[in-house]
Amino acid sequence: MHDLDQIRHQIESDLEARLQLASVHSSALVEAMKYSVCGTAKRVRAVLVCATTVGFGEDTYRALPPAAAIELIHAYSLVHDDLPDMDDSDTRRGKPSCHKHYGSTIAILAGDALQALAFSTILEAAQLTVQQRTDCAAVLANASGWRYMVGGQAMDMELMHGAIHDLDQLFTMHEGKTGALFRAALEMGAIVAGFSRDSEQFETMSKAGTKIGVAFQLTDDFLDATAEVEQLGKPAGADSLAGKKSAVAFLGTEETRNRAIQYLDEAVEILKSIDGDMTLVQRLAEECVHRQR
Ligand code: GRG
Repeated sequence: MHDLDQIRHQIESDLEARLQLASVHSSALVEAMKYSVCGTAKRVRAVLVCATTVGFGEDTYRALPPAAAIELIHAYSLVHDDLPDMDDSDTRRGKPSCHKHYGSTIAILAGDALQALAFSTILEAAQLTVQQRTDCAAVLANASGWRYMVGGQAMDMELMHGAIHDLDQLFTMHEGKTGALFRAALEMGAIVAGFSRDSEQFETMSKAGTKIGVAFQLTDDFLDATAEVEQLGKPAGADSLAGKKSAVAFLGTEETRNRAIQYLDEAVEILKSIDGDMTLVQRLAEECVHRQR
């Protein structure tokens, strides 16, 4: 019997164990890595990996390495995103951002090390076959690299200088920066459950993941425009203060919310077509859109 809290708990313990790193060269580096991963994160992407695997009838345990890996990549992206040369954010998850606490040099290096740790976590996962490790590593590298997450982030940085003019461009950016990791979460969950990258199940989960990712990002834009700083654990209204065009700038708050719900509904329809029980994935997707932070 699985539920989302139980899975979240397993992921939390697993991450904590993986971050018990002996400090060889720099204790600040290791501390900064732990500081950036452990804490009040929602672990949405990691839980999605496990929930997908469980939905196909496999055990959570086998999904833990890719689940940890995606959370490590996510943590690295947030550390780098908060840096003065990027979003220049002083707070993250209700506490000073990594560079505010450890300085930019250690924050950059902690992000770099978290990224490498993500891939070694997958590549050394004894509970996965060599093919599954290779497939998960390829999926995560593709989603987090130049083509998607980093590419989307570069586009977002350009957007601060007014380079993005319409909603299509904004959605392309969202799909890369945020959506790709959600897609990778569901894809890796399918791989762990035994499906190859050219299978129908993989393709279907990939489509659902993309929809959930966009719904999540639209909700993020909506919350940024409407929520209070205490609620978010990071500065509210950051997008408009930075002169950025979020979905709210193009659509207004109400339509942004409507679109998030529309993407959620489309994801749920896709999930229903799967021969498996994707209830947990669906519940988590709903949480993504109905969250308060
Ligand atoms: C620096 C290469 C590089 C990439 C950064 C994801 C990203 C790309 C930047 C984050 C900027 C941001 C706040 C985007 C909005 C969506 C988002 C990723 C929110 C944070 O994720 P949550 O809500 O955070 O899952 P927790 O703290 O719960 O893990």
